[in-house]
Amino acid sequence: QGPTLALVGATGAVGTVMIDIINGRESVPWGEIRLIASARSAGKKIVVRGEELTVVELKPEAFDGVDVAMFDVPDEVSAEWAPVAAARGAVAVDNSGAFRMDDEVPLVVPEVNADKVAQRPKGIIANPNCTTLSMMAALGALHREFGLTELVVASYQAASGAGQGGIDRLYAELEAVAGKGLGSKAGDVRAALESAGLSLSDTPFAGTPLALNVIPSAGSYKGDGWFSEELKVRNESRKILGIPDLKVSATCVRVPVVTTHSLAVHATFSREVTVEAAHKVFEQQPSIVLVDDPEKGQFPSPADVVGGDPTYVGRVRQALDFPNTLDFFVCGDNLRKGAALNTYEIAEELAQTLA
Ligand code: 2RA
Repeated sequence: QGPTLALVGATGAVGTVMIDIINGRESVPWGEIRLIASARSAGKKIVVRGEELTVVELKPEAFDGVDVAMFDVPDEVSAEWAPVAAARGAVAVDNSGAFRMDDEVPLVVPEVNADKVAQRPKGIIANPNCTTLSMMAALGALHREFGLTELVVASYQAASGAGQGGIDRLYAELEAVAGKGLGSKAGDVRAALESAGLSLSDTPFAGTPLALNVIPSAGSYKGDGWFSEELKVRNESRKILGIPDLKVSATCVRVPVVTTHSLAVHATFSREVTVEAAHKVFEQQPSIVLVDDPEKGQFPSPADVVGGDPTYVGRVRQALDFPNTLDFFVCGDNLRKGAALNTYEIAEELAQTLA
């Protein structure tokens, strides 16, 4: 009998993807798998590995006998309940922002810093934000080989980063603007949404239309011109890569894509780097798929990679005016590697140590 795995937030958008991932694995190391959610979802039946499981309510006793508890719930729920799970003997793997920058909580991307899984004085391990995660496999592999010193990124973030509400809003907006020849006159998209009853005062996207548009605002405003997603990219990249003084600057932008975050990366290294050497590094990393023949129109794009587990990398080129610097484009499914998959991969790492 293997260790017991609990999934907290089993009925949410990422929780559902976690169950898909577990069901898609050839084999799993777990004995019991326990599904936990709020009182509202308790009692629901979900099939996991051919067995119908009943969702149980989030209560301290729900963690009794649990070895690993994966959390995908809002920050305040994790902040309260991950320590409860840990106190009852489980290792909590948390996908919220509650613990990511806590010095006593490792922030783990297994391809980059799996060794940190063992250093968890609070019994909690954090999973990075999906924007940071989408580029981490690629950056970690390059850093090992060439020594990263500076990072400038622009993100192109999908609507599902804002949850199911973000997806629903994008579809509703697209329906409201389709076939109307909009987008050539300032304010026409906004007016069409308002007249379709899609008020911009309660959109998840900063009061701005997402359909036929891009929005240079992601997360909450943090002052001095910065949004939370941009600061997360900086802080989390430094922590995961173990480079506390890494120079980072990020601009995070929401785009009308349902799922899959993309990033344009400009990365400078301490050692000389060529496109050929970078290609070799990417080809050797099992979780990266290199799609890089721009002359033939081959590069990653969200519509072609959504639903996949790997990080897709393309448009790798040497920056013309910056020494030891590469520019490249990365796409990763923000609900899979960006959230559920990485969390589950951390749980798998833990299972090896518990076996
Ligand atoms: C977003 N990165 O895309 C966030 C979700 N965690 O909004």
